[in-house]
Amino acid sequence: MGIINVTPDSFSDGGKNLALDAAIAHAHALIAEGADILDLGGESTRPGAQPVSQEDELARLLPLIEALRATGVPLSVDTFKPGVMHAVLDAGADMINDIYGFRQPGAIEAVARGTSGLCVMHMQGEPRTMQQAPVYADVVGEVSAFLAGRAERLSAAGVRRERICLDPGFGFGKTTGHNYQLMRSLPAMGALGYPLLIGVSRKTMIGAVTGKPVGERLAGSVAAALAAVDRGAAIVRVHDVAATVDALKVWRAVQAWDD
Ligand code: 7PJ
Repeated sequence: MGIINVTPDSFSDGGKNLALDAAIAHAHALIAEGADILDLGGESTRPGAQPVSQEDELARLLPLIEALRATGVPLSVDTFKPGVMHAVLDAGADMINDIYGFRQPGAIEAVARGTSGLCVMHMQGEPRTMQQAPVYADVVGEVSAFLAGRAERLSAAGVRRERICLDPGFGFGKTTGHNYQLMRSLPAMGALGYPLLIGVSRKTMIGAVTGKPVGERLAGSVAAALAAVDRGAAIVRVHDVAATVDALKVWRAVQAWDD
């Protein structure tokens, strides 16, 4: 899953079109590099990020979906707003990736009737403050119980379980220690019976180990993606598609050389 952000810092028409054109070009590049899914984000959810209105988020996402639908590559939308979910599903989005795990009022209803894929992610707290003091008695148990509970709620609303994947939410209200405990425990989370989606690309947990700034986390991110797939992850959400695809091809050859 290749990450495409369309979050213009300028709200002039010129800025908007530039951001859209750049996002479309970036999407085509990631498809050429081997992305099987694109994850489109119109609102930054990094720690400390400022909120974006539904109107602004849709103004960024809808033209992008329109432009990319013809590629045939499945389009995921990273959003937690029920109104955005409705609109992007109408526009042809194939998957909704919700960092709040469909907890906003109306979110489950927004997705229940369709057939799109759904990613349920765990987050402790909310983006603005979640990294201030993350605390767990048992991080793996609590994250697993949360994800299982949300999947249950979706099922109770009529969502077929085949539509659901789960994500422990690396960096979302977690210390580096929590993140690595979760990574080590992916097999236990996989035992819940849903595919796992993992997002570790360029995150603080990579910088904490390598000592590298965000622009120099490629090798560390690829190592983490491989470690995740080795522990059962079905989808890895990454910025660097070409490098990750090469690494996974070699990993797979080692796993199952067919001669
Ligand atoms: C994730 C995400 C993640 C899912 C972001 C960043 C922060 N969605 N959206 N999982 N991270 N499902 O990419 O650094 O880990 S935004």
